[in-house]
Amino acid sequence: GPAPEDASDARAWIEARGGIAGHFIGGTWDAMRADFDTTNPATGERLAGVTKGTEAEVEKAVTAARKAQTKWAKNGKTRARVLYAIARLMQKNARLLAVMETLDTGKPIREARDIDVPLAIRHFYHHAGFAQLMDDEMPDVEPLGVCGQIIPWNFPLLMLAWKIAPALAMGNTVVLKPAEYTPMTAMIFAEICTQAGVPPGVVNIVTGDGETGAALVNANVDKIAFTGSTAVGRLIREQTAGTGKALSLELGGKSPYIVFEDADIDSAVEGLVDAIWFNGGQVCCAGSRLLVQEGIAETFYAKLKAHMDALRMGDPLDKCIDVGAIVDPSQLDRISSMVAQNTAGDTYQCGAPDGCFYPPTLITGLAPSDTLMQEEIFGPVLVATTFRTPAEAVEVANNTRYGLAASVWSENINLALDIAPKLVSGIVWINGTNMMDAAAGFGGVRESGFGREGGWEGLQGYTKPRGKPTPLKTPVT
Ligand code: TXE
Repeated sequence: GPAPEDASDARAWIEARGGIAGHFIGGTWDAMRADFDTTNPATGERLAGVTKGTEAEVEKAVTAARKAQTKWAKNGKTRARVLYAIARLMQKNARLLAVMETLDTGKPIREARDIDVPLAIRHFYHHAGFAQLMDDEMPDVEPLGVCGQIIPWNFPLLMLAWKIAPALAMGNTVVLKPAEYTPMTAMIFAEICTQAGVPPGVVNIVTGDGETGAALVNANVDKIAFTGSTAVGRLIREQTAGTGKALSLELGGKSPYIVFEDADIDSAVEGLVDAIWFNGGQVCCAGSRLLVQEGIAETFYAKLKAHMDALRMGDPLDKCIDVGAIVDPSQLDRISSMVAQNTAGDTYQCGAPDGCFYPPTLITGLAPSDTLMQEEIFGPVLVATTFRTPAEAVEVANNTRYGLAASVWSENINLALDIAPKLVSGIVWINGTNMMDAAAGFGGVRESGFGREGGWEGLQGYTKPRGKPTPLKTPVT
């Protein structure tokens, strides 16, 4: 096959900046300390030292964002120009961004190159268009102010784009905290902001871990936008209760993938490979729970196993690789122990865990109440059960605490359209999976969170009705 992608320029990029990922505050690099490391999970190599943001540093970033906000909110056309410039510069640096993402996360370069980076760029183009229109077309809304944004490690650049592009478009300024394992593409993004003419203080990045995140939640911000675990989402909701801060939470999932016996089986198998083995299953909306109608279950499993055997796991920089490394050894341990502790069902695994690699895994014969059917594994592990009737499929599909996404596969469109609205889920795909677009709102219900990102709803999450103070007839004394 072709030679692995060359990562020497990404490594040189880090080297040239002192080998440290740290804060970008008020338009300049600030506090660059190696408090902990970020590593390439595929090889174990140390990529860079990372600064753990303190409360004071978070405050400094929020103050910079506050100072810049009024002016930034003034002119939507200026914002559009800057957002378009960001998009174009991301495009120009697309290869560097993709390689850096692969080094930092362990995801296949094919995915970083063809999905993460182009979708992130698309978010800036899309929202630039709305910034352009805002002053004329949305006279009744105004920005929230300063937004604190906390993102996870599974799609570092894409989650950054989901958070920053709409916030900026609507006239907010931001302080963003990348995940501790994956701060690198946010560093490149900070430099792109400078080149694109983002005014100092409009975009601030503070690196660190959960404590830094908690400091940001407590800081003087007008909104917290969080994507991450349900447990931390709950903490943040408690922490912000009664503060008047706006909040959006995009949390975990255990999304059902429902295959009826009249489905196009080959397409459904193909879709499933994408639903659960894309990014090693480290996807909030991964189709991680297969519900297959009894009559076709054996055929379906046989075809699925054949497909699984064909998946190539290995060096994420190799352009032919389908399954890369798990983001961090701690996540790999979490996956392994969940699978090892729950011995119900029959496990089919393509290979064995090796270093930070976990092989594609299928567990069949589980009961809907088994732990592995209920809890998010967040790895390349598909759990499966069968159902007899459409009503049973709906009941089993809805039997979790989550509600992020669902897929329905049937050649009978009437059946699919009957089932879809009965699923308690933020999004339902029919004969498809993982279909995302900047123009479509994405988000969950129940313990998968609330608020939408992308689309019209996503924009609204970064505005409030414009205050029109009515003059009082009698002055207050
Ligand atoms: O997530 P955390 P972790 C799920 C998935 C995964 C599990 C654990 O099941 O296995 O969560 O992953 C910051 N206040 N998802 O522990 O801790 C943290 O620094 C404020 C699903 O890595 O939620 C990081 O930036 N912030 C999910 C971000 O929160 C805090 C994607 C996410 O980390 C904080 C990731 C605190 N108290 C994990 N504690 C999805 N929905 O896609 C941590 N953080």
